[in-house]
Amino acid sequence: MQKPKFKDQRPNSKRMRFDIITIFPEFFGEAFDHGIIRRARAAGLVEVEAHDLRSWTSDKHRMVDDRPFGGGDGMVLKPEPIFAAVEALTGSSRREDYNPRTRVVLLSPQGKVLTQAMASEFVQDTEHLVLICGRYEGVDERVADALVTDEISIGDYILSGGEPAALVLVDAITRLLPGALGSETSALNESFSAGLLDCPQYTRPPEFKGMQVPDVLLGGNHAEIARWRREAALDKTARNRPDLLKKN
Ligand code: 9D3
Repeated sequence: MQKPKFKDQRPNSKRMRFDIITIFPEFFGEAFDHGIIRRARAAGLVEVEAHDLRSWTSDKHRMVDDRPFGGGDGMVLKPEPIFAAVEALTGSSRREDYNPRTRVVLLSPQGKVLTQAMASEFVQDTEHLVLICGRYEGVDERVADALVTDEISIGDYILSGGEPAALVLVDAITRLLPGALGSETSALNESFSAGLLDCPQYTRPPEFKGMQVPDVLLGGNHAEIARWRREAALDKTARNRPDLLKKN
Protein backbone atom coordinates (compact mmCIF):
# COMPACT_ATOMS: atom_id res chain seq x y z
CA MET A 1 0.00 0.00 0.00
CA GLN A 2 1.30 3.44 -0.87
CA LYS A 3 2.08 5.75 2.02
CA PRO A 4 0.29 9.09 1.67
CA LYS A 5 2.75 11.96 1.12
CA PHE A 6 0.68 14.46 3.09
CA LYS A 7 -1.66 14.29 6.03
CA ASP A 8 -5.27 14.76 4.94
CA GLN A 9 -6.05 18.33 5.91
CA ARG A 10 -9.75 17.48 6.40
CA PRO A 11 -9.75 13.95 7.86
CA ASN A 12 -13.35 14.25 9.06
CA SER A 13 -14.73 16.07 6.06
CA LYS A 14 -18.53 16.17 6.30
CA ARG A 15 -21.06 17.87 4.11
CA MET A 16 -24.77 18.23 4.67
CA ARG A 17 -27.77 19.07 2.56
CA PHE A 18 -30.91 20.45 4.22
CA ASP A 19 -34.28 20.44 2.44
CA ILE A 20 -36.99 22.27 4.36
CA ILE A 21 -40.65 21.57 3.59
CA THR A 22 -42.83 24.51 4.68
CA ILE A 23 -45.94 26.48 3.79
CA PHE A 24 -43.86 29.66 4.43
CA PRO A 25 -40.65 29.31 2.38
CA GLU A 26 -40.25 33.09 2.50
CA PHE A 27 -39.96 32.84 6.31
CA PHE A 28 -36.36 31.72 5.79
CA GLY A 29 -35.52 34.82 3.71
CA GLU A 30 -31.92 35.77 4.50
CA ALA A 31 -31.72 33.48 7.53
CA PHE A 32 -28.92 31.41 5.98
CA ASP A 33 -26.99 34.40 4.59
CA HIS A 34 -25.13 35.33 7.78
CA GLY A 35 -22.19 34.29 9.87
CA ILE A 36 -21.25 30.65 10.21
CA ILE A 37 -24.02 29.32 7.95
CA ARG A 38 -23.15 31.74 5.15
CA ARG A 39 -19.47 30.76 5.38
CA ALA A 40 -20.29 27.05 5.48
CA ARG A 41 -22.45 27.45 2.36
CA ALA A 42 -19.72 29.43 0.59
CA ALA A 43 -17.20 26.71 1.47
CA GLY A 44 -19.51 24.02 0.05
CA LEU A 45 -20.00 22.36 3.44
CA VAL A 46 -23.77 22.85 3.43
CA GLU A 47 -26.63 23.38 1.03
CA VAL A 48 -29.96 24.67 2.37
CA GLU A 49 -33.17 25.02 0.42
CA ALA A 50 -36.70 25.85 1.58
CA HIS A 51 -39.49 24.30 -0.51
CA ASP A 52 -43.13 25.45 -0.69
CA LEU A 53 -45.36 22.55 0.37
CA ARG A 54 -48.06 23.96 -1.93
CA SER A 55 -45.94 23.13 -4.97
CA TRP A 56 -46.80 19.45 -4.27
CA THR A 57 -50.57 20.02 -4.34
CA SER A 58 -52.57 19.17 -7.43
CA ASP A 59 -55.97 20.77 -6.75
CA LYS A 60 -57.09 24.20 -7.93
CA HIS A 61 -56.95 25.71 -4.42
CA ARG A 62 -53.55 24.22 -3.54
CA MET A 63 -54.95 22.88 -0.27
CA VAL A 64 -52.41 21.70 2.29
CA ASP A 65 -54.74 21.31 5.30
CA ASP A 66 -58.11 19.90 6.25
CA ARG A 67 -60.44 19.43 9.25
CA PRO A 68 -59.55 16.80 11.85
CA PHE A 69 -61.53 13.53 11.85
CA GLY A 70 -63.38 13.23 15.15
CA GLY A 71 -63.88 16.98 15.35
CA GLY A 72 -62.00 19.71 17.12
CA ASP A 73 -60.67 23.19 16.48
CA GLY A 74 -58.12 24.05 13.87
CA MET A 75 -56.77 22.35 10.82
CA VAL A 76 -54.40 19.45 10.22
CA LEU A 77 -51.75 19.29 7.48
CA LYS A 78 -53.00 16.62 5.05
CA PRO A 79 -50.77 13.72 4.08
CA GLU A 80 -50.73 13.77 0.24
CA PRO A 81 -48.59 16.89 -0.40
CA ILE A 82 -46.09 15.90 2.33
CA PHE A 83 -45.74 12.36 0.97
CA ALA A 84 -45.21 13.78 -2.54
CA ALA A 85 -42.60 16.25 -1.24
CA VAL A 86 -40.63 13.61 0.66
CA GLU A 87 -40.79 11.23 -2.30
CA ALA A 88 -39.48 13.97 -4.61
CA LEU A 89 -36.65 14.92 -2.22
CA THR A 90 -35.54 11.44 -1.06
CA GLY A 91 -36.69 9.12 -3.85
CA SER A 92 -39.06 7.25 -1.54
CA SER A 93 -42.13 7.68 0.63
CA ARG A 94 -41.19 4.70 2.80
CA ARG A 95 -38.58 5.45 5.45
CA GLU A 96 -37.27 1.85 5.16
CA ASP A 97 -36.11 2.69 1.63
CA TYR A 98 -34.24 5.96 2.23
CA ASN A 99 -30.51 6.14 1.75
CA PRO A 100 -29.12 5.18 5.20
CA ARG A 101 -27.51 8.63 5.46
CA THR A 102 -30.86 10.39 4.87
CA ARG A 103 -33.11 11.38 7.76
CA VAL A 104 -36.56 12.95 7.63
CA VAL A 105 -37.30 15.10 10.67
CA LEU A 106 -40.73 16.31 11.72
CA LEU A 107 -40.52 19.46 13.85
CA SER A 108 -43.40 19.15 16.28
CA PRO A 109 -44.30 19.90 19.91
CA GLN A 110 -44.66 16.11 20.39
CA GLY A 111 -41.02 15.44 19.47
CA LYS A 112 -37.95 14.57 21.54
CA VAL A 113 -36.39 17.75 22.89
CA LEU A 114 -33.30 18.70 20.87
CA THR A 115 -29.96 18.41 22.69
CA GLN A 116 -26.34 19.04 21.73
CA ALA A 117 -25.84 15.25 21.70
CA MET A 118 -28.60 14.87 19.09
CA ALA A 119 -27.05 17.62 16.93
CA SER A 120 -23.67 15.80 17.10
CA GLU A 121 -25.33 12.53 16.12
CA PHE A 122 -26.81 14.12 12.98
CA VAL A 123 -23.36 15.40 12.02
CA GLN A 124 -21.89 11.92 12.50
CA ASP A 125 -24.37 9.84 10.53
CA THR A 126 -26.41 12.08 8.21
CA GLU A 127 -25.64 13.83 4.94
CA HIS A 128 -29.19 14.62 3.80
CA LEU A 129 -31.71 16.07 6.24
CA VAL A 130 -35.30 16.71 5.16
CA LEU A 131 -37.14 18.94 7.64
CA ILE A 132 -40.94 18.99 7.73
CA CYS A 133 -42.33 22.08 9.46
CA GLY A 134 -45.59 21.46 11.31
CA ARG A 135 -48.29 24.15 11.46
CA TYR A 136 -51.90 24.57 12.55
CA GLU A 137 -53.04 22.02 15.12
CA GLY A 138 -50.79 19.32 13.75
CA VAL A 139 -49.82 16.98 10.95
CA ASP A 140 -51.68 13.84 9.86
CA GLU A 141 -50.09 11.05 11.93
CA ARG A 142 -49.48 8.86 8.86
CA VAL A 143 -46.62 11.26 8.04
CA ALA A 144 -44.93 10.34 11.35
CA ASP A 145 -45.73 6.66 10.82
CA ALA A 146 -44.38 6.20 7.29
CA LEU A 147 -41.98 9.06 6.50
CA VAL A 148 -40.43 10.43 9.66
CA THR A 149 -37.22 9.03 11.14
CA ASP A 150 -36.97 11.61 13.96
CA GLU A 151 -39.68 13.77 15.57
CA ILE A 152 -38.06 16.77 17.26
CA SER A 153 -39.17 19.66 19.48
CA ILE A 154 -36.85 22.52 20.47
CA GLY A 155 -38.28 22.96 23.96
CA ASP A 156 -41.28 23.23 26.20
CA TYR A 157 -42.97 26.36 24.90
CA ILE A 158 -45.54 26.91 22.14
CA LEU A 159 -44.41 28.17 18.75
CA SER A 160 -46.83 28.99 15.94
CA GLY A 161 -45.10 26.52 13.64
CA GLY A 162 -42.04 24.39 13.02
CA GLU A 163 -40.17 27.03 10.96
CA PRO A 164 -38.24 28.66 13.83
CA ALA A 165 -37.36 25.15 15.06
CA ALA A 166 -36.02 24.20 11.60
CA LEU A 167 -33.78 27.30 11.69
CA VAL A 168 -32.50 26.28 15.10
CA LEU A 169 -31.72 22.74 13.95
CA VAL A 170 -29.90 23.89 10.78
CA ASP A 171 -27.82 26.31 12.87
CA ALA A 172 -26.96 23.84 15.65
CA ILE A 173 -25.86 21.21 13.12
CA THR A 174 -24.02 23.45 10.65
CA ARG A 175 -21.66 24.94 13.24
CA LEU A 176 -20.56 21.39 14.16
CA LEU A 177 -19.45 20.49 10.62
CA PRO A 178 -15.65 20.22 10.53
CA GLY A 179 -14.33 23.45 9.01
CA ALA A 180 -17.43 25.55 9.73
CA LEU A 181 -15.87 27.40 12.67
CA GLY A 182 -12.16 27.63 13.28
CA SER A 183 -13.22 24.18 14.37
CA GLU A 184 -10.38 22.48 16.33
CA THR A 185 -10.13 25.24 18.95
CA SER A 186 -13.84 25.79 19.38
CA ALA A 187 -14.92 22.15 19.57
CA LEU A 188 -12.21 21.63 22.17
CA ASN A 189 -13.40 24.57 24.27
CA GLU A 190 -16.95 23.24 24.25
CA SER A 191 -16.07 19.85 25.73
CA PHE A 192 -13.56 21.48 28.10
CA SER A 193 -16.19 23.24 30.20
CA ALA A 194 -19.07 20.89 29.34
CA GLY A 195 -21.83 20.88 31.92
CA LEU A 196 -21.30 24.47 33.08
CA LEU A 197 -22.45 27.79 31.63
CA ASP A 198 -19.74 30.08 30.26
CA CYS A 199 -18.08 32.46 32.67
CA PRO A 200 -18.71 36.24 32.28
CA GLN A 201 -16.50 37.98 29.68
CA TYR A 202 -15.32 41.59 29.57
CA THR A 203 -13.53 43.77 27.04
CA ARG A 204 -12.32 47.38 27.02
CA PRO A 205 -12.85 49.82 28.59
CA PRO A 206 -11.84 48.65 32.09
CA GLU A 207 -14.34 51.12 33.57
CA PHE A 208 -17.68 51.89 31.87
CA LYS A 209 -20.45 54.01 33.45
CA GLY A 210 -18.86 53.39 36.84
CA MET A 211 -18.85 49.58 36.32
CA GLN A 212 -15.44 47.95 36.81
CA VAL A 213 -13.99 44.93 35.10
CA PRO A 214 -12.88 42.54 37.90
CA ASP A 215 -9.29 43.37 38.87
CA VAL A 216 -8.11 39.77 38.55
CA LEU A 217 -8.80 39.85 34.78
CA LEU A 218 -6.71 43.01 34.30
CA GLY A 219 -3.63 41.44 35.92
CA GLY A 220 -1.57 38.73 34.24
CA ASN A 221 -1.88 35.94 36.82
CA HIS A 222 -3.24 33.16 34.63
CA ALA A 223 -3.70 30.66 37.46
CA GLU A 224 -5.76 33.22 39.39
CA ILE A 225 -7.73 34.09 36.24
CA ALA A 226 -8.51 30.41 35.62
CA ARG A 227 -9.70 29.98 39.21
CA TRP A 228 -11.87 33.13 39.01
CA ARG A 229 -13.45 31.91 35.75
CA ARG A 230 -14.24 28.48 37.16
CA GLU A 231 -15.92 30.01 40.21
CA ALA A 232 -17.80 32.62 38.19
CA ALA A 233 -19.08 29.89 35.83
CA LEU A 234 -20.20 27.76 38.78
CA ASP A 235 -21.93 30.75 40.38
CA LYS A 236 -23.76 31.66 37.15
CA THR A 237 -24.78 28.02 36.63
CA ALA A 238 -26.10 27.72 40.19
CA ARG A 239 -28.21 30.84 39.73
CA ASN A 240 -29.53 30.32 36.18
CA ARG A 241 -29.31 26.54 35.57
CA PRO A 242 -29.28 24.63 38.86
CA ASP A 243 -30.54 21.60 36.86
CA LEU A 244 -27.08 21.31 35.23
CA LEU A 245 -25.38 20.93 38.63
CA LYS A 246 -27.79 18.30 39.91
CA LYS A 247 -26.85 15.99 37.01
CA ASN A 248 -23.65 13.92 37.53
C1 9D3 B 1 -49.05 21.14 22.02
C2 9D3 B 1 -49.83 22.27 21.44
N1 9D3 B 1 -50.94 21.80 20.58
C3 9D3 B 1 -52.13 21.62 21.41
C4 9D3 B 1 -53.43 21.81 20.76
C5 9D3 B 1 -51.19 22.77 19.50
C6 9D3 B 1 -50.00 23.18 18.72
C7 9D3 B 1 -49.26 24.27 19.09
C8 9D3 B 1 -48.20 24.69 18.32
C9 9D3 B 1 -49.68 22.50 17.56
C10 9D3 B 1 -48.62 22.92 16.79
C11 9D3 B 1 -47.90 24.02 17.16
C12 9D3 B 1 -46.80 24.51 16.31
N2 9D3 B 1 -45.47 24.19 16.89
C13 9D3 B 1 -44.60 23.47 16.22
O1 9D3 B 1 -44.89 23.06 15.11
C14 9D3 B 1 -43.31 23.14 16.81
C15 9D3 B 1 -42.77 23.40 18.10
C16 9D3 B 1 -43.29 24.06 19.25
O2 9D3 B 1 -44.42 24.59 19.29
N3 9D3 B 1 -42.49 24.14 20.36
C17 9D3 B 1 -41.24 23.60 20.41
N4 9D3 B 1 -40.72 22.97 19.37
C18 9D3 B 1 -41.49 22.88 18.24
S1 9D3 B 1 -41.00 22.13 16.83
C19 9D3 B 1 -42.40 22.45 16.04
